[in-house]
Amino acid sequence: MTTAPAFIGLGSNIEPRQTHLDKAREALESAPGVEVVAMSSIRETAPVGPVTDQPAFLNAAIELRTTLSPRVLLELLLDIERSLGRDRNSEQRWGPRTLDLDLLMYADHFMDEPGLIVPHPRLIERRFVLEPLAELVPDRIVPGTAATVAEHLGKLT
Ligand code: PH2
Ligand code: MG
Ligand code: MG
Repeated sequence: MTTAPAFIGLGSNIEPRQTHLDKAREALESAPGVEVVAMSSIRETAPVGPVTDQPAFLNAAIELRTTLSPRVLLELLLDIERSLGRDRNSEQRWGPRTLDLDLLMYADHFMDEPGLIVPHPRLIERRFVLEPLAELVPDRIVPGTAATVAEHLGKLT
C-alpha cells in the first residue's frame, strides 16, 4: 500500500484547549490508515480574520503518513471535530471552535473540489499555520507555488 505525506493544522480557542488538541492527536494516532509522524510545538496565537473579539487560540501542526485519499482523510478530520463537540451548524463563521482540523497539504496535490481545496487556501497567508509547519518541513515546496514553507513564512510581514 502506498502512503502519502499529509499535513494537518490544529486549532482550538474554547477550553479545555490543550485537551482538545491532545485528543485530536490521539484520534489521529488510532485511526486506521494513518500514522502520526511528528507534531510541532503548540503556540498561543491572537485571533486572525474578521472576528478578532474572541479568545486566543492554541495552534499546532501534525505530519502524517496515510493510505487514505484526500477526501477520506478530510471526512476523518470532520469526524474527529464532531467527536470533540464541534457543531458546524450552530457556530459562527470564523468564530470560536473547540477544535479545527484543516488539511493543509497532501503530498504534491493541487486540487480544488467542492469542500476540498488543497493546499489550504489561506495556508501561505497565516503565520499561525506556517510557523508550526516550518518546524516540521521548512524545505517542503507548497504545491502550486514556487516557494518552500520557510520561504513563505519569511515573506510574511
Ligand atoms: N482559525 C480561524 C480564524 N482565526 N486565528 C488564529 N490565531 N488561529 C486559528 O486557528 C484561527 C484564527 C478559523 O479557522
Ligand atoms: Mg481553520
Ligand atoms: Mg477548518
